[in-house]
Amino acid sequence: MIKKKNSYVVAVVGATGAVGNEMISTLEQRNFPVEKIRLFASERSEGKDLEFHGNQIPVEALKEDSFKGIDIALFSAGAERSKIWAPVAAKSGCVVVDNSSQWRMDPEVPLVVPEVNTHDLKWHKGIIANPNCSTIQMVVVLKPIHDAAKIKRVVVTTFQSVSGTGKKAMDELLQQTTDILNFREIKCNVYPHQIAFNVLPHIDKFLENGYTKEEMKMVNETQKIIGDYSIRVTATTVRVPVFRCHSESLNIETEKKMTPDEVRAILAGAPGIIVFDAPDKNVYPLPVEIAGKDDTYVGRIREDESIENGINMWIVADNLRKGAALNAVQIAEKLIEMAD
Ligand code: 25A
Ligand code: L14
Repeated sequence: MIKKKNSYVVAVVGATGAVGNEMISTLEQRNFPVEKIRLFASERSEGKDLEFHGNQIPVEALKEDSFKGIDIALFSAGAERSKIWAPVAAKSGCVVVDNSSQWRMDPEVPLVVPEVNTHDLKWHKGIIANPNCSTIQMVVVLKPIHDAAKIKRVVVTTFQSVSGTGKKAMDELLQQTTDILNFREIKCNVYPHQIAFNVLPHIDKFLENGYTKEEMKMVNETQKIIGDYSIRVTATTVRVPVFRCHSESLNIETEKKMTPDEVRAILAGAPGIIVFDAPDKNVYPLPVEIAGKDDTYVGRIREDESIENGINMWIVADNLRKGAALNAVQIAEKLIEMAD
């Protein structure tokens, strides 16, 4: 548990990555009460400096005793590293907010989106999991609809940007695009196929049931966060040649009938959501416009005329912010609010 103080010693693990970078700037922008910041990455980055509030902070490699004196550690260094280091950090008395997939489905670990289930922070044992980026933006929108009309089933298709995979993938999209425009041969290192000018129905590994891990995260994490295992979810997750922001097409079947206007009103009043829906003016959420924003944007709200109680919509959020760094910092903000 965190003791109430005026300011806290905060660590970012995976500080040199795409998400880690965003964590540092999110802490700055939101003026998180930081007494001291410690930045960690692999030995590859040891000795490099990163800026925080105008100061140069050295990047350190992780050691057994690295977490002494640290109050809160934000992790985004991949599941392998979280598996080893999050328990080490928790043992030394620091609270870990972990962005990897390692601890999300562990029954001992709360999986939290502040707009949906802040109450679950009360039972943490030193590690709190930050959900998958595609799941976060979806549950922010599903929760108010579930409260108003009880969701029976969701069919989701995602259009995910390359920044979810990290910096290497952003470089690959840029390199392939310039290579193709210059009639050069392309190289595929990060994804199994060309991503520039292409669409890949494949995110994370394939499982025995024919789905990908990313698709099953959206099913399982949604039920755990909303705390209702009767909600049925089926997902198709797709990589598109976009740098930043994930888009999702949602088809939602509810127990109670809701008109599109009712849905618009409920979402407009819910936390973390902006309704951006004026088709007559070509207004709907677009990744290039939402990049860098904090909220989840919703448009194209319309009735599914093929079933009794169905609604279709299009949602977009910045996967590095609400999908990762911002959600983690918001969890840390709630933790210090609850501290005593
Ligand atoms: O396993 P998961 O959970 O599925 O996550 C897999 C990856 O997805 C990203 C994140 O990539 C993660 O590694 N990710 C995780 N959760 C995410 C989410 N919710 C998410 N993305 C979006 N949404 P990343 O590139 O953003 O971050 C990687 C960071 O982890 C640091 N790291 C690696 N090993 C570490 C470690 N930190 C501590 N201890 C260790 N042992 C890593 O630091 C980075 O900050 P780095 O020093 O290894 O990388 C510095 C630069 O080098 C590049 N690079 C990466 N691999 C290589 C490389 N350069 C050369 N050779 C390589 N093999 C990186 O691009 C980085 O710029
Ligand atoms: O957090 O887009 O589980 O390649 C792992 C895959 C984050 C996105 C996670 C991607 C995801 C990532």
